[in-house]
Amino acid sequence: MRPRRLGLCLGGLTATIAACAFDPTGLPPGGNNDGRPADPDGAVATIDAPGPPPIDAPGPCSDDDGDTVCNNVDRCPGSDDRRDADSDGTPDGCDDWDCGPTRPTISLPASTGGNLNASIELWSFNFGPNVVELSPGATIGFGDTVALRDSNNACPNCSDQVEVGFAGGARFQCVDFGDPQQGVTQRQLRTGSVTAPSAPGRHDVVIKVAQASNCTSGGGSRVDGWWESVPTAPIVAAVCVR
Ligand SMILES: [Ca+2]
Ligand SMILES: [Ca+2]
Ligand SMILES: [Ca+2]
Ligand SMILES: [Ca+2]
Repeated sequence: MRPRRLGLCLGGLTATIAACAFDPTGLPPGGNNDGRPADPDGAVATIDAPGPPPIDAPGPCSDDDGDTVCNNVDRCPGSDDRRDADSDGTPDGCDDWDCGPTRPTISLPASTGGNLNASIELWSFNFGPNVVELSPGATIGFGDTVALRDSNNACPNCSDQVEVGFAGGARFQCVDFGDPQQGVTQRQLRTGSVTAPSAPGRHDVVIKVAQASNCTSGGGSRVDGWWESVPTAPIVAAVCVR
């Protein structure tokens, strides 16, 4: 404790009353030999300046879901805010699309045809909705309505098939229309099941018309199943694998 000079001050009360005012420096007047610096204002009385009041350390906040994020700033109550598979800033538990910042919307019918002189429209395709999230390798059912119109007068006896599969990946459905009547739109309602790819990320489902028969010609010898080139469009559904 620092030496007090208050008694000395009271002894010379009249002469020193002004000097007995509170000394903000808390230092002794000059001439001390205790190693501390001299009081620069020369006040006679020294009273230690009060230190800052102690501040209580904040108590632990409430964190009901235990993700280390306090309830009052928790972005996704009940789920771990630290998990964000697509790094878009929205925790997985409150993210409706774990393959990017925006859940895609895909409109049907999607149509294609090109130089095959036959055209197709996908009137419906869904796994329930046509945009879903699945675990790697999960199996899910689907239903679709495929419409085909063959106007190939140069090849009146050619057969047509419609293929559906993952863009750049494997075909998982092929609808055989045989040798359709020219100029007449035909529809087939189908159901099936598909296994989600194992690689995480977005996988688009695409459709293609092929002028081959029984879903085996050409495509039957390919590893990916598609007749000739592997399509990347048009997109009829999207799967997010996480
Ligand atoms: Ca929390
Ligand atoms: Ca949370
Ligand atoms: Ca996210
Ligand atoms: Ca997202």
